[in-house]
Amino acid sequence: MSDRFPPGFLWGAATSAYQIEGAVAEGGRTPSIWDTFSHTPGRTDGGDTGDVAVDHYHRMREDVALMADLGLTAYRFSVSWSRVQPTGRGPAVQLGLDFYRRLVDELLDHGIQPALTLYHWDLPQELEDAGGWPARDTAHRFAEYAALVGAALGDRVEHWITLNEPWCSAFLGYASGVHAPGRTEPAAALRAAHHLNLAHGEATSALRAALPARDQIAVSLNSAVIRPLSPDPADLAAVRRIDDLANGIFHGPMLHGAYPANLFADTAPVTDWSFVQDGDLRAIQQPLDALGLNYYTTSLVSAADPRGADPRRADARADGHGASAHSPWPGAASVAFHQPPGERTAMGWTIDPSGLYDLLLRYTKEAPGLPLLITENGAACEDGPGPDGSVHDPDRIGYLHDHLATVRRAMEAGADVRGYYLWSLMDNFEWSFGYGKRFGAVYVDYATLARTPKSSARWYAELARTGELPLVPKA
Ligand code: IFM
Repeated sequence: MSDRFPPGFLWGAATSAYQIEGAVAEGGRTPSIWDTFSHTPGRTDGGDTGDVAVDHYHRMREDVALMADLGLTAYRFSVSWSRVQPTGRGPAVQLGLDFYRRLVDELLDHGIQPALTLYHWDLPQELEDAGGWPARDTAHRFAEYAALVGAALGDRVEHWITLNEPWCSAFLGYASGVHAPGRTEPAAALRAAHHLNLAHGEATSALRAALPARDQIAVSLNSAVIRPLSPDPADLAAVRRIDDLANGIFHGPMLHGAYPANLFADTAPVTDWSFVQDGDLRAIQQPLDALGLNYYTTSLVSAADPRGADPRRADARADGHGASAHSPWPGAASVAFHQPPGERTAMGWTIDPSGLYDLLLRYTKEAPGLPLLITENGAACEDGPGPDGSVHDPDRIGYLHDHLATVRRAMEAGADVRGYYLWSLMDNFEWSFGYGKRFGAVYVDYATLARTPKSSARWYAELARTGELPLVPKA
């Protein structure tokens, strides 16, 4: 097998607005749900907030120069909705658009292709106050915002992503409550999922009308790879149920114009789905130019044993998204989550590159002809500077190497993968975990905000330069 990627393959890194920008009260920006949530005592580790984050808003030029130095050919960032349209409705604020225009121009000047995500979890607080994603109007507001950003930047941004990981917005935001807005209402989470789907469809239509024909539109799904604890039919049924709630609930309507066959029955005790209106599925299923997949780990599930007698099933619940007394899986009380075996990252997520292979081959089959992008992949590690100030992160290099070798293998098996975005360019605000988890290829000293490329950044730069997987250096 060749370790060489085809010419033109995009070598990118990804970030999101709330995780890096800071400057939360500048240029007319108003609070998003993450400002409110992170300022609520007890919601994030150490009470960390994105008020300053890594101050990218003020250091944007330095950060783009760093990307150029690393030889990146693409950069995926998100737009803060409340910086551009503070109340979530009405005209855009020019200062907000100007920041992203400067960023895009800086990227283009350095030969880096911008990939713009419209929504990475930071809903304007005013829209949450009006009901948030469980309210249908939020989808219409999102389409309006998409049109504004499309009209302003469509001439210079070719790669567009509507939503990032809508599963997290719906189920961590409204069911388990470990993400903003922190609500624990399972029925609202399912409504939110439908309205996020609708938002994606309506925004895609709005973008098509606003963008030049060459521009590409995609969505980024954190598609889960779910494995059964045993071949027992009850465990296989648990996989099917979680797969519908994690994957089918989004890719079903978006790619195939239908919700999974069993989803409504599985969730009947929670909601009757009467919020799905005639015409919604048609509006959601819009032709896409690529499918973005974010991949970190696999999940292991079984049927829940009500007696708790099976020791294989006595593990603590481990679905990797932070502790909550409330499940992020409405209608799935009959399923137990287990920690998959194997080494883990600092998030506690099991390292399993074979899951990425399965995912790429799955969508090659389920969405034939649709190019794939890996819009996030990476690892949190316990990084820190050595005595000479340099930061060595061999574990991250190992993780990236093994996942990218798997991508290459999947491509040889027929997956049409066009690009890879490492999560993340630099250490940043890891949501409810605050600044305690470092995903960056670039180390950020949070006291001084100085940036230092880690050894993984140099390794990745070599890959971007040659298109060939460099060896993993000996520890
Ligand atoms: O940091 C997040 C990102 O915002 C969305 N995908 C997963 C990453 C790591 O948890």
